[in-house]
Amino acid sequence: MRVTSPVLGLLAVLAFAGPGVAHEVTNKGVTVAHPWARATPGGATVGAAFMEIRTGAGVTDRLVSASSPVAGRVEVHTHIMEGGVMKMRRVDALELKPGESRILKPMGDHVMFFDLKQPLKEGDLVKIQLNFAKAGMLEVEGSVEPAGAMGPHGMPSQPVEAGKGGAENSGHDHKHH
Ligand SMILES: [Cu+2]
Repeated sequence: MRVTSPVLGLLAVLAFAGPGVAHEVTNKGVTVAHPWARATPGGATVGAAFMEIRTGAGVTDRLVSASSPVAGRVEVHTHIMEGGVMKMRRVDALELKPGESRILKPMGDHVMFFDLKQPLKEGDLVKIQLNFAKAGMLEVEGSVEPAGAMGPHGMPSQPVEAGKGGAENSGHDHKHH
């Protein structure tokens, strides 16, 4: 009987995670992991996707743009506090520091879909292409989670902000676009 190391065992599991576009992709020290999107209601033309972006030690990069076959246009957004109100703002790039684990999440940094070609339905998979200045284009396939989800399936939901409840977040729907 062949003995495999825990690392090889893990790689085997990851390899069987699914065919086609990977759920986790690494290039030049930049890893995109656990991509997911929120389901959108019928007539909605906007949506949002989230993920973890990790950089290796000594690796700096910038997420400069994104695209997806499900959307006519995709932007990189962040949230800022302005006059006591959380507002979304488009950013030219997300700067990635060495050894960072950057979690894109609801009410934080996110990838924003415009001109959706179809509603994002729970259980669907959505392809997202992320363009990095150095690592180039990393394509991942995210799972579509329920409309109010705060994290990808099977993952603990990301803490939002101390003292903020879920009801408040469910009222946020990118309407100001
Ligand atoms: Cu947005």
